[in-house]
Formats: sequence, structure tokens, C-alpha cells
Amino acid sequence: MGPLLKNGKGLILAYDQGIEHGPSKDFNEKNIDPSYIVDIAERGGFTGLVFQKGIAENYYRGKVPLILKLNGRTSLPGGEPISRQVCSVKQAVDLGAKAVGYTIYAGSTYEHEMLAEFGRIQEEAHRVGLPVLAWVYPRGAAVKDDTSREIVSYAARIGLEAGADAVKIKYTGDKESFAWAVKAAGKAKVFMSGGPKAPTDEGFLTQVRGVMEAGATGIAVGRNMWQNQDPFKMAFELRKIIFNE
Ligand code: FBP
Repeated sequence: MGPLLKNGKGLILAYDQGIEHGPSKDFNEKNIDPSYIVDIAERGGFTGLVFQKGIAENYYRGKVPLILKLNGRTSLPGGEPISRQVCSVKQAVDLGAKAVGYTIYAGSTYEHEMLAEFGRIQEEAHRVGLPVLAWVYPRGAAVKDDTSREIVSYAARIGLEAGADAVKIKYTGDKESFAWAVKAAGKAKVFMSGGPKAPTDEGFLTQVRGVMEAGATGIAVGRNMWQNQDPFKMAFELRKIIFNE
């Protein structure tokens, strides 16, 4: 995880929402352009940038460490979630990625397919020296509350046991319960997932402070950055909290 961290901490910018949610749900005239996101990552001092391969091939400029997402899905089918591999580890290496990412929808009736695929990818990535970040999002009819202490700590533990070097999990709502999830993740580094844009910047920053105090390695966020009117100011505030700058 070294290349993705500064002083042992990480600030990662996620931009795979175009395929996950569709362009009209999250994007405006500005942030629909991937070049704008690359600017935010570069000028904002991010330690990692998450793209799907099509965006990476066309827009990635090599300055901020790339985390290539290897699976993906659209929001169109509905039903139990499944996200399958759409890009190889070799392609990640060819694109200069410093890590690969994969989403596991634990709790889905298809979880066995994602766990098996993740297992193969993890072995392949480790063979070529790439760390693996797991987005572990419990989801599907069996999952009642995907941000409860129990479920989020379960997600963190799944990441550890499946062999992830880092796990990206949802916020539980308070520092104490998030600290339990960090414990459950063991040696897997924990990144908080951003979620929909918070109503106020201060509210989001307070949340991030709590998450860092709970022992997280950092955050991996999208909408709370590139939907912000002033993402550079937000990045500045986040760097103060995460890196003690
Ligand atoms: P956000 O900070 O915008 O929530 O992005 C984090 C992320 O994990 C993205 O990488 C991914 O596209 C999205 O959330 C998935 O969101 P959802 O929870 O709706 O599946």
C-alpha cells in the first residue's frame, strides 16, 4: 500500500459512479468531465485515484497513483446485486496502476461469485506486487441495515479474511462503532466510503475527524469532493485532518 499513502495515511478520490449510478444521478456540467476529476486529484493532493479502465485509458495523466477498478455493474437491472470482473490485472499493470479495486456485495445471493472472483484476482495481483482494495458493501434482500455496527464490522472482517490489503466500508454513524469495524479489519487498512454529499462541509469534516480518530487509514470519497462547489478548499481541509498538515 506504500505508494498510495503519505505518512501512513491515504486520501483517495473515487470516480466510478458514471457506470455505477449513471451520469444523470450524480454529475453536473463540470464533474461529468473526467479531466476535471484528474485536476482535483492532482491539485488537491490526493494519494490515489479510482477509475474504471475506459476513463483511465483516455484521461489518466500518471501523476496521482491509479487504483484501477476491476469489476463494475450498472444500476439498470435491479434485483440482487452482482458485479463481475470487467478488466484484467494485466491491463491494470499496463495502465500503470499502483493497486486494483473490486466490489463485493456481501449478502447478495450472488456473493459466492464475487468472493470467488475476488480470490482469484487477489492472488493474481499479489503475484505482480499490486495491493488490492476491496469495496465491501453488504447489500441485497438479506441485509436490513448496511450501516449498522454489526454489518459494517462484518464487511471489514470479510475484507481481511478474503485477503484485501485495504477495505473500503461505509460510515457507521459514530466514532465508537467505526472503531470496532477498524478492529475487525485487523491488518487490512480501513478507508471510509464517502456516500452522498453531506448537507454541510463542517458535518462531513467532523465525520472524517471521527473516522481518523477511530483508527482508519483514510477515506476514499467521490461525491463529497467533486460535487463540492470548492473541492480544492475541501481537499485542503481534509489534508489537515488526515495527514496533520
Ligand atoms: P462516493 O464517495 O461518491 O460514495 O463514492 C464511493 C463509492 O464507493 C464509489 O467508488 C462507487 O461508485 C459508489 O460509492 C457506489 O455507491 P453505492 O453505495 O450507491 O453503490
